[in-house]
Amino acid sequence: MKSTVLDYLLETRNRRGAGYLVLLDPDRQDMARLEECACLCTDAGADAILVGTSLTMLADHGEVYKRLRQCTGIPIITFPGSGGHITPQADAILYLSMVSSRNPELLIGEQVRTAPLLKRCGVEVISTAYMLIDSGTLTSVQFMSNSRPIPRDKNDIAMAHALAAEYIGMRLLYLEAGSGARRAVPDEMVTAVSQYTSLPVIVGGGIRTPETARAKVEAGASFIVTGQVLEDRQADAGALVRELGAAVHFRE
Ligand code: 1GP
Repeated sequence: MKSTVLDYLLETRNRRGAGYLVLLDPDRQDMARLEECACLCTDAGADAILVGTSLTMLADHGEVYKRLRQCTGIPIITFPGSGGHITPQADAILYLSMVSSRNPELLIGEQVRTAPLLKRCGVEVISTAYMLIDSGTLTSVQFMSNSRPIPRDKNDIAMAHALAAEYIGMRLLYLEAGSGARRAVPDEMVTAVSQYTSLPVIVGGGIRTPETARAKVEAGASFIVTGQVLEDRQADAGALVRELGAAVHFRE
């Protein structure tokens, strides 16, 4: 069987201890900066690049992927804020269903609308349960999705959602505090969820230091996502990605 991006991610997780994914937001950085980030992330040992944004201010999403592809050999994966972000230029897409919401559009409506386009594009589809976790403040994803996050101290609720996603047949589980979150997903919740299901757990939102990244990995995360911190720390972004990668790749 053809090796897939999902196979690559899981093999990387097994070999390096956990995987490190960098989120690039094309609405928040210009093309030159995106290209610079893609190059330095690759040099610093990141495992894949996610491209995503909560809004769609960009005219040509596909062009971003074409340009990034010239800077990096690691997978470039769509992390969609909407169906408008789908492009055949991506290596794969996290096909998100926001299982923490009760909004049918986020659970199945948007997926139905975009499935035929994805089939036509031939992009690898990675079914991903997306769970929004309360970070203490209103984040863009919470506002845009108009959905309530799972309370930070309700591990049992998070566990039940995760198990339901596994039983439905999803392949990855994304615990999301929201980009720029003041507080990341609690370690205790990462542990509770990752021990309760066999789904690989991605943790993102508000992770700004190698220490926090390592704590999430030690708690059971299979993949760590960072985004905004690289936008905020442009001067030393290369060194920071290297440190974050080293913290996540604990088997190296
Ligand atoms: C957002 O989880 C990602 O969807 C990354 O969050 O930008 O806070 O790193 P940050």
